[in-house]
Amino acid sequence: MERSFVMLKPGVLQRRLVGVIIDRFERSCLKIVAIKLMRISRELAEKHYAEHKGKDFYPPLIDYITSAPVIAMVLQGANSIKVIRKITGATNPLDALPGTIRGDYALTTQKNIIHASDSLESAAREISLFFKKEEIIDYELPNAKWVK
Ligand code: FUP
Repeated sequence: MERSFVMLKPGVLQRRLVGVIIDRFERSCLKIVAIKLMRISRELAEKHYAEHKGKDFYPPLIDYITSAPVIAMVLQGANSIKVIRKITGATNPLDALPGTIRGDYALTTQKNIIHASDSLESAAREISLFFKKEEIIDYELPNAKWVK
């Protein structure tokens, strides 16, 4: 079963949007197999966004992501990476459709409020950066047979 790393970025807690965002994933039949509230260190932020080092937006991105607590999650389900990217919407909220999380709750790329893995490789890398093996707990959902 495919796993994806999802992070509710700083501002989501302050704006009290944690519940409505997680609700969207639950309604899509994705299973939360790990979740935690955390304040990201600069070191972890730099590892997570290593591919963007050297770009103009990198310093403000690191400042923003370390500025307040975030919610980190691992979500599991069939085709979860693609499904979650659809629910999340385009990187720039101007391109994100209404009904997507970024389309509904964000105005700028820099503060686009949510991160979601974009491939199997990045999911594996990001999950291992943020979670220890024992923090990921799989379990049965009683309605699973109605989903897949
Ligand atoms: P995504 O996979 O949708 O999060 O998009 P990227 O990996 O391209 O970008 C990661 C983060 O860098 C974005 F969420 C916000 C920030 N960013 C900018 O601030 N400006 C840009 O032009 C591109 C990305």
